[in-house]
Amino acid sequence: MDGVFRRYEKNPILCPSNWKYPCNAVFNPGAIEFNNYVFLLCRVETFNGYSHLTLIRSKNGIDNWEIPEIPTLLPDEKFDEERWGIEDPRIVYLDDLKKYAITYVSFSPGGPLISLIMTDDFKHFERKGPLVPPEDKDGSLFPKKIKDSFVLIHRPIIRGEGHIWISYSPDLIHWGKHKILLPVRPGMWDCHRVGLGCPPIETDEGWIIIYHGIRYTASIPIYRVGLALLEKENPERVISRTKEWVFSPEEYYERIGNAMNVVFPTGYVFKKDKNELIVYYGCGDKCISIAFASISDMLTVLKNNKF
Ligand code: BMA
Repeated sequence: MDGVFRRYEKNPILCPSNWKYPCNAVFNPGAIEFNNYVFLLCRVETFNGYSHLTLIRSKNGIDNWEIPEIPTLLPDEKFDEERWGIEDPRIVYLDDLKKYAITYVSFSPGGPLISLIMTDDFKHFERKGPLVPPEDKDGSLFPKKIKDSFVLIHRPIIRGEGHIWISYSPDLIHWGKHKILLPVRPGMWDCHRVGLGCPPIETDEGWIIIYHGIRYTASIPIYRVGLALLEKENPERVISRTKEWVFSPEEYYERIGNAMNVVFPTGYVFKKDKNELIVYYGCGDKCISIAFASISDMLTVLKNNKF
């Protein structure tokens, strides 16, 4: 399975030392192409432990990042669900509304939940509030409506179990038809919790899902990455799911940080000239790194390494 995700040799690409103001961690960014730039909406943790989001941009999505002097989105005190910070955004362009949808974890006194922000210019941000009640994380919309519904992938914790779920909505407000999509797999590398990584990736053969899977070991949990393929017109049908992980913490910056042994993909952009994805992932809950992956390699692995 080695080689599906190829690390950039200059990883990590962004760390607190690159930031324009003091912070403890820069990680788990949402990613999108906008106006010929790659935008990353980065989770930034300050020294009180709360997180906010800061938008940076680069022409090639790899280096020469333009980083602002101040945060872009701070937790808003008018929204109680943001009381303990905002984290881990995923961004999609919603073709149906011609707007960008940012789903993110807002930390309410009742626990973490998934909230939505809409924007069309990345300057004005419209908060739409929580989509689902706590405890829920790792949420992303599909980039388009499927059979007239908006579709959300998310990871509620129920009875202590952390499976990946799928839900549907006619209006981004009312959610229903909830189903488990990708459950944890007893005994395997993703046996204790799973969660969506990047937003779903549309291909001719279906939606590729990059997800993280957690196994608690005698010392600490290990966050690894696997793939699944969902049917295009009926994404709750799982065509395949990799038996083995495709990416695992190995480098020092993935093994040691604020958390150990964490690779946590949250965004990608597709580079047409190279026919590959740049996948952005948080490493060790401290910095941001890059891995390159081609759609065809991912589809091959999904065929050959099926569960
Ligand atoms: C998850 C989230 C992520 C974090 C990961 C590893 O539950 O909170 O923000 O990167 O754990 O610590």
